[in-house]
Amino acid sequence: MPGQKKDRPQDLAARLVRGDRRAASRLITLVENGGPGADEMMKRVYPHTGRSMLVGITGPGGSGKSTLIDHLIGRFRKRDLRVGVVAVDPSSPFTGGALLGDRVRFQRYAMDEGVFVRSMGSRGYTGGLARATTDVCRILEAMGNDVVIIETLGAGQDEIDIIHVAQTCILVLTPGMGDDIQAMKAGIMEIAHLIVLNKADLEGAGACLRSLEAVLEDAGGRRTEGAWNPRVIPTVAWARRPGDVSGMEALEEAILAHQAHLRETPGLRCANERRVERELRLIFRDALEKHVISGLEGTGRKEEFLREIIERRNDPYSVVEEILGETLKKPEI
Ligand SMILES: Nc1nc2c(ncn2[C@@H]2O[C@H](COP(=O)(O)OP(=O)(O)O)[C@@H](O)[C@H]2O)c(=O)[nH]1
Ligand SMILES: [Mg+2]
Repeated sequence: MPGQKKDRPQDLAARLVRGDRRAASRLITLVENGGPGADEMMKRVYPHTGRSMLVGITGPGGSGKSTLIDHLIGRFRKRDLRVGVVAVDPSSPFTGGALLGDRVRFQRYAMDEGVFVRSMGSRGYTGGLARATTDVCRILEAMGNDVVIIETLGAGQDEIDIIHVAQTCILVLTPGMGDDIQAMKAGIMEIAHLIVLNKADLEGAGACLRSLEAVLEDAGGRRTEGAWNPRVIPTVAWARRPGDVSGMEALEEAILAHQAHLRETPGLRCANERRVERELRLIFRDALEKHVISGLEGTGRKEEFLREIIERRNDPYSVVEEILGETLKKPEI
Protein backbone atom coordinates (compact mmCIF):
# COMPACT_ATOMS: atom_id res chain seq x y z
CA MET A 1 0.00 0.00 0.00
CA PRO A 2 1.38 3.40 -0.86
CA GLY A 3 0.31 4.74 2.54
CA GLN A 4 2.49 2.21 4.26
CA LYS A 5 5.46 2.83 2.04
CA LYS A 6 5.31 6.53 2.80
CA ASP A 7 5.71 5.80 6.48
CA ARG A 8 8.92 3.82 6.24
CA PRO A 9 11.39 5.13 8.81
CA GLN A 10 13.85 6.50 6.28
CA ASP A 11 11.11 8.28 4.31
CA LEU A 12 9.46 9.78 7.38
CA ALA A 13 12.73 11.08 8.74
CA ALA A 14 13.73 12.52 5.38
CA ARG A 15 10.40 14.27 5.04
CA LEU A 16 10.70 15.61 8.57
CA VAL A 17 14.07 17.16 7.83
CA ARG A 18 12.50 18.94 4.86
CA GLY A 19 9.99 20.46 7.28
CA ASP A 20 7.04 18.23 6.39
CA ARG A 21 4.36 18.80 9.02
CA ARG A 22 2.54 15.53 8.47
CA ALA A 23 5.75 13.59 8.88
CA ALA A 24 6.37 15.49 12.12
CA SER A 25 2.91 14.59 13.40
CA ARG A 26 3.34 10.94 12.46
CA LEU A 27 6.72 10.75 14.15
CA ILE A 28 5.47 12.41 17.30
CA THR A 29 2.58 9.97 17.53
CA LEU A 30 5.06 7.13 17.08
CA VAL A 31 7.30 8.23 19.91
CA GLU A 32 4.33 9.01 22.13
CA ASN A 33 3.08 5.49 21.70
CA GLY A 34 6.60 4.17 22.21
CA GLY A 35 6.01 1.38 19.76
CA PRO A 36 8.79 -0.80 18.36
CA GLY A 37 10.09 1.36 15.50
CA ALA A 38 10.17 4.50 17.63
CA ASP A 39 13.82 4.18 18.60
CA GLU A 40 14.80 3.35 15.01
CA MET A 41 13.04 6.51 13.96
CA MET A 42 14.80 8.61 16.57
CA LYS A 43 18.17 7.30 15.40
CA ARG A 44 17.48 8.86 12.02
CA VAL A 45 16.17 12.08 13.54
CA TYR A 46 19.05 12.67 15.91
CA PRO A 47 21.80 13.69 13.46
CA HIS A 48 19.62 16.60 12.35
CA THR A 49 19.22 18.09 15.81
CA GLY A 50 21.33 20.55 17.76
CA ARG A 51 20.79 23.77 15.87
CA SER A 52 17.68 25.18 17.56
CA MET A 53 17.29 27.56 20.45
CA LEU A 54 15.54 25.56 23.15
CA VAL A 55 13.35 27.63 25.43
CA GLY A 56 11.52 26.08 28.38
CA ILE A 57 8.61 27.87 29.98
CA THR A 58 7.32 26.53 33.25
CA GLY A 59 5.08 27.74 36.05
CA PRO A 60 1.78 27.05 37.75
CA GLY A 61 -1.36 26.41 35.70
CA GLY A 62 -3.09 29.64 34.79
CA SER A 63 -0.01 31.81 35.22
CA GLY A 64 -0.15 32.75 31.55
CA LYS A 65 2.44 30.49 29.94
CA SER A 66 0.43 29.77 26.80
CA THR A 67 -0.57 33.41 26.42
CA LEU A 68 3.09 34.44 26.65
CA ILE A 69 4.10 31.78 24.15
CA ASP A 70 1.46 33.05 21.80
CA HIS A 71 3.14 36.48 21.82
CA LEU A 72 6.60 34.98 21.52
CA ILE A 73 5.59 33.00 18.46
CA GLY A 74 4.44 36.23 16.84
CA ARG A 75 7.66 38.02 17.70
CA PHE A 76 9.94 35.22 16.53
CA ARG A 77 7.98 34.97 13.30
CA LYS A 78 8.62 38.67 12.69
CA ARG A 79 12.31 37.79 12.76
CA ASP A 80 11.51 35.08 10.23
CA LEU A 81 12.42 32.34 12.68
CA ARG A 82 10.55 29.07 12.49
CA VAL A 83 8.94 28.08 15.78
CA GLY A 84 7.96 24.70 17.19
CA VAL A 85 6.04 24.43 20.44
CA VAL A 86 5.44 21.41 22.62
CA ALA A 87 2.93 22.05 25.39
CA VAL A 88 2.99 19.51 28.20
CA ASP A 89 0.14 19.67 30.64
CA PRO A 90 -0.46 16.43 32.47
CA SER A 91 -3.42 17.95 34.26
CA SER A 92 -5.27 18.32 31.02
CA PRO A 93 -8.44 16.27 31.15
CA PHE A 94 -8.69 16.01 27.40
CA THR A 95 -7.97 12.61 26.04
CA GLY A 96 -4.90 12.63 23.93
CA GLY A 97 -3.69 15.61 25.84
CA ALA A 98 -4.66 18.29 23.37
CA LEU A 99 -5.58 21.36 25.32
CA LEU A 100 -8.74 22.83 23.91
CA GLY A 101 -7.80 26.35 24.95
CA ASP A 102 -4.37 26.04 23.36
CA ARG A 103 -5.84 24.62 20.20
CA VAL A 104 -8.15 27.59 19.87
CA ARG A 105 -5.46 30.04 20.85
CA PHE A 106 -2.88 28.78 18.42
CA GLN A 107 -5.46 28.43 15.68
CA ARG A 108 -4.36 31.66 14.07
CA TYR A 109 -1.05 30.03 13.25
CA ALA A 110 -2.74 27.11 11.56
CA MET A 111 -1.98 28.57 8.14
CA ASP A 112 1.55 29.60 9.02
CA GLU A 113 4.03 27.03 7.74
CA GLY A 114 6.62 28.42 10.13
CA VAL A 115 4.73 27.46 13.28
CA PHE A 116 4.15 23.95 14.58
CA VAL A 117 2.35 23.38 17.88
CA ARG A 118 1.84 20.07 19.60
CA SER A 119 0.14 19.41 22.94
CA MET A 120 0.86 16.40 25.09
CA GLY A 121 -1.29 15.13 27.94
CA SER A 122 -0.75 12.72 30.75
CA ARG A 123 -1.79 9.53 29.03
CA GLY A 124 0.61 6.67 29.61
CA TYR A 125 3.82 7.18 27.75
CA THR A 126 5.60 3.86 28.00
CA GLY A 127 8.97 5.44 28.61
CA GLY A 128 7.58 8.22 30.79
CA LEU A 129 6.54 11.75 30.04
CA ALA A 130 10.05 13.17 30.29
CA ARG A 131 11.35 10.73 27.71
CA ALA A 132 8.45 11.40 25.32
CA THR A 133 8.87 15.16 25.63
CA THR A 134 12.59 14.94 24.97
CA ASP A 135 11.94 12.93 21.82
CA VAL A 136 9.24 15.32 20.63
CA CYS A 137 11.60 18.19 21.23
CA ARG A 138 14.27 16.47 19.12
CA ILE A 139 11.73 15.95 16.35
CA LEU A 140 10.84 19.66 16.36
CA GLU A 141 14.56 20.47 16.16
CA ALA A 142 15.14 18.15 13.23
CA MET A 143 12.12 19.64 11.51
CA GLY A 144 14.16 22.79 11.11
CA ASN A 145 12.61 25.01 13.73
CA ASP A 146 14.94 27.80 14.77
CA VAL A 147 13.24 28.04 18.13
CA VAL A 148 11.66 25.18 20.06
CA ILE A 149 9.51 26.22 23.00
CA ILE A 150 8.58 23.70 25.68
CA GLU A 151 5.65 24.63 27.91
CA THR A 152 5.39 22.62 31.10
CA LEU A 153 3.37 22.85 34.25
CA GLY A 154 5.75 23.51 37.10
CA ALA A 155 4.09 21.16 39.52
CA GLY A 156 5.37 17.62 39.88
CA GLN A 157 8.97 16.52 39.73
CA ASP A 158 8.51 14.89 36.37
CA GLU A 159 7.31 18.14 34.86
CA ILE A 160 10.06 20.17 36.47
CA ASP A 161 12.55 17.65 35.17
CA ILE A 162 11.34 18.32 31.64
CA ILE A 163 12.73 21.81 31.83
CA HIS A 164 16.20 20.31 31.57
CA VAL A 165 15.73 19.75 27.85
CA ALA A 166 15.76 23.52 27.48
CA GLN A 167 18.80 25.78 27.27
CA THR A 168 16.94 28.87 28.41
CA CYS A 169 14.59 28.19 31.30
CA ILE A 170 11.84 30.64 32.10
CA LEU A 171 9.74 30.52 35.24
CA VAL A 172 6.38 32.27 35.06
CA LEU A 173 4.93 33.57 38.30
CA THR A 174 2.04 35.86 39.13
CA PRO A 175 1.42 38.35 41.94
CA GLY A 176 -0.02 36.93 45.13
CA MET A 177 2.27 33.93 45.11
CA GLY A 178 4.34 35.02 48.10
CA ASP A 179 4.36 31.66 49.84
CA ASP A 180 4.85 29.79 46.65
CA ILE A 181 7.87 31.91 45.87
CA GLN A 182 9.38 30.90 49.19
CA ALA A 183 8.76 27.27 48.38
CA MET A 184 10.10 27.57 44.88
CA LYS A 185 13.21 29.39 45.93
CA ALA A 186 15.03 26.20 46.73
CA GLY A 187 14.14 24.16 43.71
CA ILE A 188 12.95 25.52 40.45
CA MET A 189 14.12 29.07 40.99
CA GLU A 190 17.69 27.90 40.82
CA ILE A 191 17.31 26.61 37.31
CA ALA A 192 15.42 29.63 35.98
CA HIS A 193 17.45 31.97 33.78
CA LEU A 194 14.55 34.34 33.47
CA ILE A 195 11.68 34.89 35.81
CA VAL A 196 8.56 36.38 34.31
CA LEU A 197 6.20 38.12 36.67
CA ASN A 198 3.12 37.89 34.52
CA LYS A 199 -0.23 39.56 35.27
CA ALA A 200 1.69 42.61 36.38
CA ASP A 201 -1.63 44.41 35.99
CA LEU A 202 -2.95 42.68 39.12
CA GLU A 203 -2.81 44.04 42.61
CA GLY A 204 0.33 43.32 44.55
CA ALA A 205 2.52 43.17 41.45
CA GLY A 206 4.91 45.85 42.70
CA ALA A 207 5.54 44.14 46.02
CA CYS A 208 5.95 40.78 44.34
CA LEU A 209 8.43 42.21 41.87
CA ARG A 210 10.48 43.68 44.69
CA SER A 211 10.55 40.42 46.64
CA LEU A 212 11.58 38.48 43.54
CA GLU A 213 14.34 40.94 42.84
CA ALA A 214 15.51 40.63 46.43
CA VAL A 215 15.66 36.84 46.10
CA LEU A 216 17.70 37.14 42.91
CA GLU A 217 20.01 39.71 44.40
CA ASP A 218 20.57 37.43 47.33
CA ALA A 219 21.45 34.55 45.02
CA GLY A 220 23.58 36.85 42.88
CA GLY A 221 26.13 37.29 45.64
CA ARG A 222 26.95 33.61 45.47
CA ARG A 223 27.31 33.50 41.70
CA THR A 224 30.71 33.16 40.06
CA GLU A 225 32.00 35.89 37.82
CA GLY A 226 30.86 35.78 34.24
CA ALA A 227 27.86 33.61 35.10
CA TRP A 228 24.45 34.56 33.79
CA ASN A 229 22.49 36.82 36.08
CA PRO A 230 18.86 35.76 36.17
CA ARG A 231 16.48 38.66 35.86
CA VAL A 232 12.83 39.33 36.53
CA ILE A 233 10.67 40.61 33.72
CA PRO A 234 7.26 42.02 34.60
CA THR A 235 4.72 41.34 31.84
CA VAL A 236 1.08 41.76 30.99
CA ALA A 237 0.40 39.03 28.46
CA TRP A 238 -3.31 39.62 28.29
CA ALA A 239 -5.23 42.84 28.64
CA ARG A 240 -8.74 43.94 27.75
CA ARG A 241 -7.16 46.48 25.42
CA PRO A 242 -4.42 44.89 23.33
CA GLY A 243 -2.44 48.12 23.67
CA ASP A 244 -2.07 47.43 27.40
CA VAL A 245 -0.10 44.26 26.80
CA SER A 246 3.45 44.90 27.93
CA GLY A 247 6.86 43.39 28.51
CA MET A 248 6.82 41.18 25.42
CA GLU A 249 9.73 42.94 23.78
CA ALA A 250 11.73 42.79 27.00
CA LEU A 251 11.03 39.08 27.28
CA GLU A 252 12.05 38.37 23.71
CA GLU A 253 15.22 40.37 24.13
CA ALA A 254 16.07 38.64 27.40
CA ILE A 255 15.70 35.24 25.75
CA LEU A 256 17.98 36.26 22.90
CA ALA A 257 20.44 37.78 25.38
CA HIS A 258 20.58 34.55 27.34
CA GLN A 259 21.08 32.54 24.16
CA ALA A 260 23.89 34.88 23.13
CA HIS A 261 25.44 34.53 26.57
CA LEU A 262 25.32 30.73 26.24
CA ARG A 263 27.11 30.92 22.92
CA GLU A 264 29.78 33.28 24.16
CA THR A 265 30.61 31.23 27.25
CA PRO A 266 31.01 27.51 27.99
CA GLY A 267 27.32 27.71 28.99
CA LEU A 268 25.97 26.11 25.86
CA ARG A 269 28.37 23.20 26.01
CA CYS A 270 27.48 22.65 29.67
CA ALA A 271 23.76 22.83 28.95
CA ASN A 272 24.12 20.37 26.10
CA GLU A 273 26.22 18.00 28.18
CA ARG A 274 23.65 18.06 30.95
CA ARG A 275 20.93 17.45 28.47
CA VAL A 276 22.59 14.55 26.72
CA GLU A 277 23.44 12.93 30.03
CA ARG A 278 19.84 13.19 31.09
CA GLU A 279 18.63 11.95 27.72
CA LEU A 280 20.93 8.96 27.93
CA ARG A 281 19.64 8.12 31.38
CA LEU A 282 16.01 8.34 30.25
CA ILE A 283 16.57 6.18 27.19
CA PHE A 284 18.64 3.70 29.16
CA ARG A 285 16.05 3.38 31.90
CA ASP A 286 13.33 2.85 29.33
CA ALA A 287 15.34 0.26 27.39
CA LEU A 288 16.30 -1.64 30.52
CA GLU A 289 12.73 -1.70 31.76
CA LYS A 290 11.44 -2.89 28.41
CA HIS A 291 14.10 -5.58 28.29
CA VAL A 292 13.37 -6.81 31.78
CA ILE A 293 9.61 -6.79 31.30
CA SER A 294 9.83 -8.63 27.98
CA GLY A 295 11.91 -11.29 29.74
CA LEU A 296 9.07 -11.92 32.16
CA GLU A 297 6.34 -11.82 29.54
CA GLY A 298 4.35 -15.04 29.20
CA THR A 299 6.37 -16.89 31.84
CA GLY A 300 3.82 -16.41 34.60
CA ARG A 301 6.64 -15.20 36.82
CA LYS A 302 5.35 -11.67 37.09
CA GLU A 303 2.08 -12.93 38.57
CA GLU A 304 4.05 -15.18 40.87
CA PHE A 305 6.20 -12.28 42.07
CA LEU A 306 3.14 -10.15 42.67
CA ARG A 307 1.49 -12.89 44.71
CA GLU A 308 4.62 -13.42 46.76
CA ILE A 309 4.90 -9.74 47.55
CA ILE A 310 1.25 -9.34 48.47
CA GLU A 311 1.42 -12.36 50.77
CA ARG A 312 4.61 -10.97 52.32
CA ARG A 313 6.61 -14.02 51.38
CA ASN A 314 8.83 -11.66 49.46
CA ASP A 315 9.34 -7.90 49.08
CA PRO A 316 9.59 -5.60 46.04
CA TYR A 317 13.23 -4.78 46.73
CA SER A 318 14.38 -8.37 46.69
CA VAL A 319 12.29 -9.09 43.61
CA VAL A 320 13.91 -6.24 41.68
CA GLU A 321 17.34 -7.41 42.79
CA GLU A 322 16.57 -10.94 41.69
CA ILE A 323 15.18 -9.94 38.28
CA LEU A 324 18.01 -7.52 37.65
CA GLY A 325 20.58 -10.13 38.65
CA GLU A 326 19.15 -12.59 36.15
CA THR A 327 18.86 -9.97 33.41
CA LEU A 328 22.41 -8.76 33.74
CA LYS A 329 23.69 -12.30 33.46
CA LYS A 330 22.01 -12.72 30.08
CA PRO A 331 24.56 -12.29 27.31
CA GLU A 332 22.30 -10.22 25.01
CA ILE A 333 22.25 -7.06 27.10
N1 LIG B 1 -5.05 39.82 34.08
C1 LIG B 1 -4.24 39.10 33.31
N2 LIG B 1 -4.65 37.90 32.86
C2 LIG B 1 -3.79 37.20 32.09
C3 LIG B 1 -2.49 37.67 31.77
N3 LIG B 1 -1.88 36.73 31.00
C4 LIG B 1 -2.73 35.71 30.87
N4 LIG B 1 -3.91 35.98 31.51
C5 LIG B 1 -5.10 35.12 31.58
O1 LIG B 1 -4.82 34.03 32.46
C6 LIG B 1 -5.50 32.85 32.03
C7 LIG B 1 -4.55 31.69 31.93
O2 LIG B 1 -3.64 31.90 30.89
P1 LIG B 1 -2.87 30.70 30.16
O3 LIG B 1 -1.94 31.33 29.19
O4 LIG B 1 -3.82 29.68 29.64
O5 LIG B 1 -2.06 30.07 31.39
P2 LIG B 1 -1.17 28.72 31.44
O6 LIG B 1 -2.01 27.69 32.12
O7 LIG B 1 0.00 29.10 32.28
O8 LIG B 1 -0.79 28.36 30.05
C8 LIG B 1 -6.16 33.21 30.71
O9 LIG B 1 -7.51 33.49 30.95
C9 LIG B 1 -5.41 34.45 30.27
O10 LIG B 1 -6.21 35.28 29.47
C10 LIG B 1 -2.10 38.95 32.25
O11 LIG B 1 -0.99 39.43 32.04
N5 LIG B 1 -3.01 39.61 33.04
MG1 LIG C 1 -1.00 26.55 28.96
